[in-house]
Amino acid sequence: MSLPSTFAPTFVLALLLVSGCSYFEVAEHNMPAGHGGSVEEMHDVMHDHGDDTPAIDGAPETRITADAMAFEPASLEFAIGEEHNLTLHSVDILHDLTIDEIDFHIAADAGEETTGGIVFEEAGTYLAYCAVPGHRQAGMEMQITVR
Ligand SMILES: [Cu+2]
Repeated sequence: MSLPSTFAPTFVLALLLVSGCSYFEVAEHNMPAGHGGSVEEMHDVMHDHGDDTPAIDGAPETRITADAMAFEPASLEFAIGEEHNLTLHSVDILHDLTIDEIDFHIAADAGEETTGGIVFEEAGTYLAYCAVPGHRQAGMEMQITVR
C-alpha cells in the first residue's frame, strides 16, 4: 500500500543526485586548473599502475628529451645499484618513459618535464619505451645497459 507514496520521492531524489553529479563533473573539467588532468587521464587509460615513479632525493639526474617519436639520448648506461633520476622533457606531445622490469613510469605532456628515480639491481640490457599507443611501434625505444 505504501509503495506508490515512497516510490515517487525516491525517484525524484535519484534524478537530483544523477543530474547533480554530472553537472559537477562538467564544471570540474572546465576549470582552468592547468592541463595536468589530461596526462592523468591518459595514465588511467594506459596503465593500471597509475602514478609517476617518484624522484630520489639527491640522486644525480640525466635528462631525456622526447620529440618527433624519438628519445634523445637513445641509449644510457648505469651501474648496478646506482640511484639515479631520469627527467623526461617532452617537446611536442604527451610522451612517457616506461621500464617494465623495474616498474618505472614517468609521463610528460607537451612542454613539460617529469622526474623519476631508478635503481637497477641486476646487470643486463633493459628496454625503455614510450607507452602512448603507437609510439613504441614508431620507434620510441631506448636501450639501457646496466653493469
Ligand atoms: Cu611517445
